[in-house]
Amino acid sequence: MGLTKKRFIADFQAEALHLFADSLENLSPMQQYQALAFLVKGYYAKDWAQTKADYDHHQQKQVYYFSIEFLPGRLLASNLLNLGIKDTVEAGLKQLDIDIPDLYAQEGDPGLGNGGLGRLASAFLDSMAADGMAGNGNGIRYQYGLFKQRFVDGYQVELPDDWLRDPYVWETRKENRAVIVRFGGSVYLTPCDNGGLEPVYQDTDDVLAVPYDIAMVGHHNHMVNTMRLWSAEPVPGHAHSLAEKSRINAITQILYPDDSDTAGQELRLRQEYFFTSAGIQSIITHYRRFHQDLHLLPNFVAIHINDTHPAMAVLELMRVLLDDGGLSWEEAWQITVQTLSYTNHTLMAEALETWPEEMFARLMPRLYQIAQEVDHRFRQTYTPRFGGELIQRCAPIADGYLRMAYLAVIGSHAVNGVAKIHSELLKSSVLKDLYTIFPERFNNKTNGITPRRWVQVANPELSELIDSAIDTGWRSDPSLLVPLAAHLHDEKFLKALHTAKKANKEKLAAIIFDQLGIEVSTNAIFDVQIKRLHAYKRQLLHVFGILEAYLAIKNGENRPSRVHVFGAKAAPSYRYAKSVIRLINAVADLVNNDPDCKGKLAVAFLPNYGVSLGERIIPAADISEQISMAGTEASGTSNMKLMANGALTLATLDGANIEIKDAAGEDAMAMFGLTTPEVAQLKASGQYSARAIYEADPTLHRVVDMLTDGTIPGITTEGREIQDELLVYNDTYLVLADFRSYVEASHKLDALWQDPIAWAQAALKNIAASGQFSADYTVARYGRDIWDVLPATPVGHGGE
Ligand code: 9GP
Repeated sequence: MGLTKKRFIADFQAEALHLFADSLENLSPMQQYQALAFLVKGYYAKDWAQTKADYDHHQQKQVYYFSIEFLPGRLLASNLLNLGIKDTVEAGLKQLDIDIPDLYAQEGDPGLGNGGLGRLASAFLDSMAADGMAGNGNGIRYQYGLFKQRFVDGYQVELPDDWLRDPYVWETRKENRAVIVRFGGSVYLTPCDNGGLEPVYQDTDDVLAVPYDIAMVGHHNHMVNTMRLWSAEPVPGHAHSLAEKSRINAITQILYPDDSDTAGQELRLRQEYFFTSAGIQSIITHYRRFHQDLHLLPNFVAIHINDTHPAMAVLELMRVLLDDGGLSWEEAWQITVQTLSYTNHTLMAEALETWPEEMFARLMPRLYQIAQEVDHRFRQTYTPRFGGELIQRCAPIADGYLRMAYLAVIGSHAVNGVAKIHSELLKSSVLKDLYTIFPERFNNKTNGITPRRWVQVANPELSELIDSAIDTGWRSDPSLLVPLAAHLHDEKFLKALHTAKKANKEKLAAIIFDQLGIEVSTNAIFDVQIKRLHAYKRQLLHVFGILEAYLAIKNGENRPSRVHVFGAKAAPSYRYAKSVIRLINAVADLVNNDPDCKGKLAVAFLPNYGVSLGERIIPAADISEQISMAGTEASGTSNMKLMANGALTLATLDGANIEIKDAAGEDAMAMFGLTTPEVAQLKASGQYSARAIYEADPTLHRVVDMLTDGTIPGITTEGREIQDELLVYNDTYLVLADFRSYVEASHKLDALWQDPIAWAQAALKNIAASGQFSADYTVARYGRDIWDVLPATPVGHGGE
């Protein structure tokens, strides 16, 4: 949009007056932020309304991305960037003498997700808008985010994340689009006028689902899409007891309530049905404003099931088509399968949801009836061809449970994994039987990230340097980063790259000092691991690497100086993960307080990792730790963000690390560890002995002993628990098996660090090769292969 600095300043002053009846300079930074955000909302409001009107007018096919998590991050800077007014606005703010970073920092970070799953969902919404695809998000407006993480004596403490305490400027409540979601009660079928059967519901618990819409602003294309988040409220006019009211409010209170007991499980199931049903009902209501014929639904609507949480979309869409639409089972099933698609994001058994039949039937009796029929017909149709055993293994209902991943595959026309290796593993392991039945449904869509946020907004130093070398085309088409590789022998450029990284390290060092009181040297290698805390991701291996270095330093060895930066939340009920957090903090205390380590080794565990903290850490990273046991990490996306900012990946051949290696080249990173087939073989052989490795490697022996021998103070219980997992339970994630090769790979990076030019060359190779991982290309591929929705904005050269 054409906006001059003068016009912006006048608008901003007027907005401040309008909102707060005061002049700008009298407002608090929070009020100034709110005035600016409201102003920006006003700037795109017309485009938002117009985009919706255009979609309706042209009857454009719309994608609805159903996800229990979204992690949009702060929106002010990214909206300004997408509107093409960031420079003008910042110049105006400067003239007004407003502290720009402080203003941006006023914005809350909606913690409506846990990790990669939620961030990917938000990246996709951003990219769909950028590509000019009609894409909508559908999720939950949790009153509290995941949780705010604090460390007390090194332990994780979870505090409520009251992100809605200050009004959230970007959302718009759409009371007129509220729908009712029905839980519980009983249901029976009765003959109706058209000769069919219709369900009669009795004694249901009704909940009002009220949507809050948030604009997803497209990049320089005047297109504005919508993320719709549902909030649970009592139905007006119904007499609800206090207990009922609080049960209703609980539905959209927190993300991932503790499901270690039945009440918690029930709440999760309610959440899933709540946003799935609300989403489907509103899609169909909207569709029916323009179309009589439900058979045409797949021509105009694609609904995407992101992980298993919304998998009951299969049943809910069937319900609406059968009960409200009056279609036959066969008609409804065909429409459902053509409309739905599903992405699997994990091979971890615990994340592939199953629900006890009894609970499911009690909370959603009509859906349960439909599930039984789906199961019955599935068995009947495929048993003759594939045999009863195979069908029993992959049927949607078995052994008293509904198996949501299987239901999602059976009810979708397309199923994808999120990296090449992961998509292959789905076919050969967790979804093997369903792949046998429906091979044509399976495909791969490697994840992507938003370089607009992770490079342009988070790393202006690097962005400007790239502009100076190859012009600005990469900003809208990141595949145009490839020519940057021509500067591989341009020493001046390489030095500038180093300087830009250093500037980001200075900023991160200040945050580390501010938050943890730890002084770190910016001449050190910044070695970063930022992701959910989980045993398979092996933060423990990273800790063991630190302890190996610690022992070497204590031994008088000279190593390049390293600062190890961690960011990770553990699920509140995940005991082992919390023990690892305690361990990392204890190792940090040990190392940071040892005078021998001063200037050589430091550990900084920054609490409350999330999108905004990621924007500070990622530009400053030299090394990206992607060290999951091969065959466990579906894809990873921090690997892509870090690579795009010039970090060298220290990695196993797992998830998207493999594709990063193919893109950047093996010499631009450090690979180590057992491969997926080697892991499988070792496990299958029954020959793995963690104890034997421990006995054979004196350094490793010493490191493992340190968990319990008092060298690391204050971790008696946690150290014992972790040591037992390794030596008594034989090291599920093969930390000991990979230790030696991890250390060697790490030493290789130490050696490279001694040659700053060679290091900068490797960083450059990563940056130049990172463009292909832009989510703009990923969603274009989803559009082409799965949703049948084409980008309206040219997407560039990143497609396959
Ligand atoms: O663990 C995967 C991660 O590897 C992937 O990058 C991300 C997005 O596809 O999804 C994560 N999965 C989950 O969070 C739960 O399935």
